[in-house]
Amino acid sequence: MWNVVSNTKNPNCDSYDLTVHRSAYCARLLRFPVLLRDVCMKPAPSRSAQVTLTKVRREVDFVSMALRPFCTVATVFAKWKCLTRGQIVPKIRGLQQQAIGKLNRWTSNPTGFGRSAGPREFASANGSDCSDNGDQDVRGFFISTPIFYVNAEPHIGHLYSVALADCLHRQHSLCGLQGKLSTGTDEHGIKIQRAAKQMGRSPSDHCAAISAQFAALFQHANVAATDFVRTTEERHIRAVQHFWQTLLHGGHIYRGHYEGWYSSADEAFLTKDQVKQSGDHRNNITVSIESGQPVDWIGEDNYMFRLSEFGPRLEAWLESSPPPIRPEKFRRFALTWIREGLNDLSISRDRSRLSWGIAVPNDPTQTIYVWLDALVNYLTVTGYPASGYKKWWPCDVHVLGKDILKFHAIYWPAFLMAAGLELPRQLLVHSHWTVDGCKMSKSLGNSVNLEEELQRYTSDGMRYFLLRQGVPESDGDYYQSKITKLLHAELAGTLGGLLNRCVAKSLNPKQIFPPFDSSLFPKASTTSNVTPATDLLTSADYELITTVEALPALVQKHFENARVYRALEAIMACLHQANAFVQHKQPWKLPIMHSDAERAREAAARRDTVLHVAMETLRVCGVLLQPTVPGLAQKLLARLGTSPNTPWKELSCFDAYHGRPCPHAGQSLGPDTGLLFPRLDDVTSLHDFKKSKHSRRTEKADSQS
Ligand code: ME8
Repeated sequence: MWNVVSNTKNPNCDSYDLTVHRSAYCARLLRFPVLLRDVCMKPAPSRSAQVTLTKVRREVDFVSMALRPFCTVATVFAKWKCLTRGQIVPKIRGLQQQAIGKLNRWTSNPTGFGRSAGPREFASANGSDCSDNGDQDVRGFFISTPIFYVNAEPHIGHLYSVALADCLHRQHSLCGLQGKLSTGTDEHGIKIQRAAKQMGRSPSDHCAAISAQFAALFQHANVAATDFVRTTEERHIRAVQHFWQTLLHGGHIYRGHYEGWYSSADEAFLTKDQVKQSGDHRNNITVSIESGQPVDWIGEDNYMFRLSEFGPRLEAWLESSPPPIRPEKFRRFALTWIREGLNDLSISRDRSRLSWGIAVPNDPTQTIYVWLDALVNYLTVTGYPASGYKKWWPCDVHVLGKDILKFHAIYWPAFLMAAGLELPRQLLVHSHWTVDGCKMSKSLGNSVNLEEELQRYTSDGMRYFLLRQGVPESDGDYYQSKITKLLHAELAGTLGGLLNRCVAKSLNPKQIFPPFDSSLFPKASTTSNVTPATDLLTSADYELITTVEALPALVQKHFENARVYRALEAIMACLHQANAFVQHKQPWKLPIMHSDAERAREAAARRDTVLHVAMETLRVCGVLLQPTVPGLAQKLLARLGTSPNTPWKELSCFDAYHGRPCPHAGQSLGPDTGLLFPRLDDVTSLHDFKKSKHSRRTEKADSQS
């Protein structure tokens, strides 16, 4: 049991390191119900309550962060935080009571606070682990990708969206949050119907075949999705029809007549200002200005959604804090569209024109608009409309490409508002990939065969390239020489090269994680008493320690800002520093054998200390690389003989340097399973070698038969 001692060290520090300031945290948590009661005493909503709430907000932030591993309580505060972020709503009083009750129950047994939650092991306040269908009160962390059209095979852009979402999901798991990552395929609509016809198969056979290709690709790319939804699944059809009825009963749908342009390729209705004429005078067609896709004029009776009524609320949402769309430039695009004015939206098509879709409930003559159908997938995967969906809804992050911003930033939140559901916490929008400088297109024949690429570069290589080069704000270009150069320089060279040095038998004859001699590398604050043995230390050596120690927080910050490329940049910079350190220390020049036993011992201690620092750097980088290159990171950590499952919040480094016992020093290295990331020329020659061996064998067999 902990002692509740107030005012130790820094009780106002908003660090998540619960182990350092336990008692101060505890004291602060115990004070929290008093603050909440204070708010409850005031009539809500009122000006004074608002003032108190502002004061309390900082406290709420602290408590909800500190209690995150104890989801039952944390959920309450997450909801509470959500409400206090906007205006005070009458519902708040009930929530306050609930929060106080839960907190009081919890504070009467604060010992549970010491339990640490590993990845995907999310401990609840009562000590039980929560499962997907368990306690509805327990909020999980939910990230989604778009669902992909099955009119064509997957391409590099699809893989990027999924890899980005996967690494954010993995990072949250490593931070101890139970997560859901959903992806899937969008299977309804006229273009799917046409693609199936072109291939000479039924729409359902076609969808099953292409959907399986997406699923296999994501598996080969080591994407740990927890759900793969197909819009032709029964559970999805139920969710869409329920959602439709909710909109209808809320008075948001009416029967109308739509006349205007429609782009089947984008499945989008367009105004006259959104189209232009294209081609020469003989072959003049109308196309969408935004996508360049041909459009058709349609006029039909269908169902309309009262989108025009949602402008002010959508604007308020986009102006709310924290900004619901990132990066900022995409939020501004969405605001501009809203300010230009919103028209009501046609949300069904005549079934005689579109039969491959979900029928409007109680009206078999109409098919639900494919975008309404597709967007509801985010609810389907939460179990909606069954009540357990609240465990996952609202979605924490929708990852999407810039091409579908309007559907996610305007239509989707308007639908949700109309249905009385919470809005997604964040849309993370990314830009596009071109291939060899050109937009990907079948006619240009520049689409990349992803299965071949994954084989050539490995899933880690592909993920590393996409996530290292993909900058959400701007388009990226995919070309092979760039990939090879990057992977050779950074994964094979900087990372693999450093590991090679550390595990080389010539430098590390005992094949262990070597011990650290603090007399050879005293702590920075004691360098005034440097012993003669430290004469080789430079300020750069201390800078390396500082860089590695700051790295976990820096990487975490970049992940929180969805700047994965910056996180990788920082990790690589740190590894460069470590390589320079080893290069400068030249441990290979220290004699292994010496007639003077004392000199030999000192040389060994110096060598071990250099390798220890380099291997600690590798270990920290390995842990931090797990979300982006999971296979490679596991291989690295296994070779170092350290645990691959270190949760980020338990990541401490340079224990020996700080005078703490180091759990790794002296431990045996893991088995040698070959180069960490072989250069592609090595792989190619290995392939060629295997191929030629195989063909020699085949030739021999042929000649014998
Ligand atoms: O739009 N670069 O599906 P879709 C990067 N089914 N990412 C790209 C890209 C490129 N060149 N091209 C596509 C649909 N993407 C709908 C979505 S969601 C409810 C329904 C990625 O197969 C990007 O994430 O056209 C984009 O938003 C998604 O693929 C669209 O894929």
